[in-house]
Amino acid sequence: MVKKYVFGEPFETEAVTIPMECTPGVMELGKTEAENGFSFTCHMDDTDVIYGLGEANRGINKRGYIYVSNCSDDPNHTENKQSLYGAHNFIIISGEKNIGMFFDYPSKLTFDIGYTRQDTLTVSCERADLYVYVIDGDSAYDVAKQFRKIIGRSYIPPKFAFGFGQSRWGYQNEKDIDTVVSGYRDNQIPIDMVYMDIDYMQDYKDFTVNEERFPNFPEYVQKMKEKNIHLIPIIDAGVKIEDGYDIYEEGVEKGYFCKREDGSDFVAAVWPGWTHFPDFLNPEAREWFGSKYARLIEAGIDGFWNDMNEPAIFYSKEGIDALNQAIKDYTENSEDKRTEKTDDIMNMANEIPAEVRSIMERLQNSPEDYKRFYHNVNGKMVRHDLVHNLYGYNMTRAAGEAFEKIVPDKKILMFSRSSYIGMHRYGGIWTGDNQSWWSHILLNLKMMPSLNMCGFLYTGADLGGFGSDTTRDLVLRWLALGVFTPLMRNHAALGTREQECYQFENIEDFRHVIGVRYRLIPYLYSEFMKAATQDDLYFKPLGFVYPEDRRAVETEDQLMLGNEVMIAPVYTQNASGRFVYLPEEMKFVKFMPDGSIYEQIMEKGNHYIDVALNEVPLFIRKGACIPIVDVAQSVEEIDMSTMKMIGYEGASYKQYQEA
Ligand code: MIG
Repeated sequence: MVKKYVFGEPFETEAVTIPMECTPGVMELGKTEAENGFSFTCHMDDTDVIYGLGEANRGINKRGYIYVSNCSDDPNHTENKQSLYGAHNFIIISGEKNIGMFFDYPSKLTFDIGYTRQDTLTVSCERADLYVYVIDGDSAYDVAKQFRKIIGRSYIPPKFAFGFGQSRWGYQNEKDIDTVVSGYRDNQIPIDMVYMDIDYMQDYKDFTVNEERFPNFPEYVQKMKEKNIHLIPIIDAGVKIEDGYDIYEEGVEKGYFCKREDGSDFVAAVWPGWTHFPDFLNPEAREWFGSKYARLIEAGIDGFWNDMNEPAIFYSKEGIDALNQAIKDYTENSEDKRTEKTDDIMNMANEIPAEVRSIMERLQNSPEDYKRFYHNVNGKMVRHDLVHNLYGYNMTRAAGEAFEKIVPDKKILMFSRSSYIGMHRYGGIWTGDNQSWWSHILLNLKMMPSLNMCGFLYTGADLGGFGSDTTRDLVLRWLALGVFTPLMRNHAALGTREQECYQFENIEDFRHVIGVRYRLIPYLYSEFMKAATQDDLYFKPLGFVYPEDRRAVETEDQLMLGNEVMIAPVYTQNASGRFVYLPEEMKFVKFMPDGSIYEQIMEKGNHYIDVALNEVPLFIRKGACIPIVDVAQSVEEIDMSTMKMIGYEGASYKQYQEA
């Protein structure tokens, strides 16, 4: 059962799609205060588990830390971070009772889940203007499914998006992309997508293509399609200010950019230099921006990724003015005469005077800037910080709504960096700038089921790690998890070690691991489609399936996938395998590098499994089986007639049938 409570005058986020009666005021579950701001406090029993929060740090059980929903462009996902790129305000308190709570509030919201007091949960925000949805269920799994029912069906990508994709910040031109494509195709490593990062654009202008780098873009896109390669360009939130750039000029003329209090267009610096931010909360502006995707779709493009949509800000006009003022004050009032210009100061590195440095450090993604611009929501000016967490959601919604008009009969690949619940109807997400660290394989794994609870099914992390130099073994182990994530993409930052699969020794190991993905695509796609169309989960924590088994509930390095599979990837360096816990008898399956399949029935309980760097392990649940096919070089080339079943003898599998 779902109950909706209202406090004050909430902003309509449209996260929930089912209309519901509202109960004003106090919830029976705990102590609610709505006088000075809002807070909800309740007691947690010793064994209560708290699920949810989607793209968030730390464990599947969120207990024992504090999390802040405040979409942030922060590329250092260390354990102490409280905010990442998304805001997914849904939690499940699971114990004797199973209660779900969704705090539909578009600004900063804090979840203190046993951080201040080990036995106390407190959810709080500055203004008591919100909806709270409370869901009562038989189990945590049941609560999650009920929640999914009220937020609308999850986004479904095109089939090719279940293939493997290669990305790197730094691919500049046709030649760079050709190198990637031949690196994969010539080495028979399957691939379906190559991602285009910001350098394909003309001066980082949205919906433009640099003509020197891509002299005949539609032709090039077509040439790639013939090789079954889909090019997936990035779109950034900020629109470059440049006379003659039609999108900038139209946006200004129609008033579709975010404005300052005085009505002038807000100005911030991002990759293109000075930009304006499209007002995605204004339905007309949304429609306008969305329609621009048609330019690239007409060139043959059928997938995009939306970046920098927290929105990320390097510095604002106001910010840089304050910095210049601080520099001026410093030079006028101090003996230090080295610092006449901003440039000089920026070049002083560690010697930057403290009074200047403190301003510099607050330039990027500053909360002050988020108070400096406004959205036009049906004629009402709404200050950005009050609706901050909706920006990326509505950028992706702009695209999703436009796709339905531009290509109603076609699916377009779309995923975003920033998000709020509701955006799951329009696109997937990638989990942003992780690092080439072993701990980030595990963080990737733990986020997946939490994201599924919040509606985001098409998800994945930068495999191999985005920041820092990776290693061969890390890429292989991470790919062996990526084999199972709907979005399977290797992506890395500018300046880091090159990590395309053909850059390392013994390429056949990579060929094999990615090949396993393609062997599993019919199964993974089928389970994804079942989850999407039935408001179900593709990835589940073990506790959702075995809630009575405490050991299973506490297992956070294994996941249930679909209805038949459990995964347990290796995530430590120099390990020849790992420990696993089996909540019931299962069949251990290993895809061996020679193409054969190792199968062994294992009893319920603890085991150590040997898994070499070039092997992919999975478990099939007792009495079940899954389909596999032969390896193909692209999704298009998968030969369904090679399908056979692996798992328990005599079991049957019901494949998802397209309606
Ligand atoms: O300021 O476009 O998360 O995937 O490669 C960095 C360059 C901007 C951040 C994205 C990352 C992408 C990068 N972008």
